[in-house]
Amino acid sequence: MNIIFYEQNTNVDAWLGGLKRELPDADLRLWQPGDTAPADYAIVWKAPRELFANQPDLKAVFNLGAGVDAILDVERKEPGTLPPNALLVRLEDSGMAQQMVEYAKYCVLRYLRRFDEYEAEQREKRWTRLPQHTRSAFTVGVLGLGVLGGEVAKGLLDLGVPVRGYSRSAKSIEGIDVYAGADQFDAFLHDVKVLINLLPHTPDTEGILNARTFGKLAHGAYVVNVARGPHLVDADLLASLDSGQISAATLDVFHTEPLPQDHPLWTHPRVSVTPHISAETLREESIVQIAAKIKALARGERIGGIVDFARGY
Ligand code: OXD
Repeated sequence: MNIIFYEQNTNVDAWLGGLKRELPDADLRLWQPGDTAPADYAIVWKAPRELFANQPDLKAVFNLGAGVDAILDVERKEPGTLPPNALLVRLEDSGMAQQMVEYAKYCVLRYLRRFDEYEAEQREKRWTRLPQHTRSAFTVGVLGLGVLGGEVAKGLLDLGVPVRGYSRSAKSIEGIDVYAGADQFDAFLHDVKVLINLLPHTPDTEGILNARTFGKLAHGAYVVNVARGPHLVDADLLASLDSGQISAATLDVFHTEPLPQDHPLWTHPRVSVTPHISAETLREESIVQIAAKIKALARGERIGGIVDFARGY
């Protein structure tokens, strides 16, 4: 079996070595522009159109991340680019859920216990005890209850705050109030104190973190975006921070990454910026997961993580 691998900015040798260990009989190669030799499987992150255009016989494309927006965007812009019979498979957890849970818990605790404000107080050398937030009113709303969002919602229950979740279709998660579908979106937002976005990026969800959404949250709410930059209307966040409707935000993803030097989000005193690290692709876990799926496909078995093109995730 022939496998092509493409990912810039990574330790390619370590990936190829790990894949070789798990799939000793496979012919593995790093894809380079101009390479049109047929392959059975592709393992990629943000691959150029050219890689797919010359691979009509690919059986599956494995995306080295949870979000498949970049790959679907290639197809949306030039329909027919992805090989017609190839499955598109995203990573399922592979160590990302735990990282997301940690990131979300850290943000909720930081805002619940007002550590962000104490950090600002320290910079001013001010010794002020702020009143505590009421835990039972500190409702956290998790937007998106997929593999990662579902784990985040469950993980937050430990903090003793009310947790609700929103997903496109109805779901049941113990301890979480689940709202589903566009009709229940406003009810989901009502009185939420911390909104955490883990939605997939699709044309339907683009710009969902906007002034209208912020206006439905509890006054002085907090926003955490760990999904994709285009979910957020930056100008609406900045205006809502100025008006006090939003108290603070933690952002891990941006329209342009790295965040441009002159972007106002870098320096806003109530915005915390991290460089897209909320849940990184872990090499070993991902290699084991992808190799197991390739072996399962070769045996004719079904696998998880297959992307529904129409839904966009
Ligand atoms: C992902 C990401 O989609 O790292 O996995 O953003």
